Amino acid sequence: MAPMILVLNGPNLNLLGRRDPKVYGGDTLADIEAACVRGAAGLGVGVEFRQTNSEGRLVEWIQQAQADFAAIVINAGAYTHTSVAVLDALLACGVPIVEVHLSNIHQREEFRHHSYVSKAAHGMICGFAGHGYELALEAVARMLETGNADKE
Ligand code: CA2
Repeated sequence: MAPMILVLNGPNLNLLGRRDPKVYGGDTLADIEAACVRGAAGLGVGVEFRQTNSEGRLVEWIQQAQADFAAIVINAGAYTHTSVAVLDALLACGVPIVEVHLSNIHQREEFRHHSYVSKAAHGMICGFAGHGYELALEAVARMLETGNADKE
């Protein structure tokens, strides 16, 4: 069976496509999910795509990931910059992690330059709007295929 990748999205990402297209691109989260599902099929992986505005739910999903998923792709939204709880869950989750952001967080306000998620992630893709999710899935598929997921 194809390895399953859990794609997690944090707060306010459900609003995508309605505002700030210059920063986040014009796609809705449903558009991004559809592109991920299409891309995953070509990469030989499966995708489960989730969004929550709740920090606790995000932590619970990360804690449960190892049972059903080979890797996590995560855009933790604003929790990226604030949440030690999300970081601790990621550090304990036991599966490889790729961080993704729609915008280039390093070109934006100073408070967006620091990411707690990066401390647990193998790598981070930012600045490519919705396409970044497909790039992240490609990176994960390659890591799983080559065993590079075990590098740490
Ligand atoms: O660039 C990213 O993907 C972010 O994770 C998006 C977060 C932001 O807090 C991070 O610094 C960078 C915000 C997502 C909220 O997106 C909205 C989209 C349209 C309207 C309102 C919010």
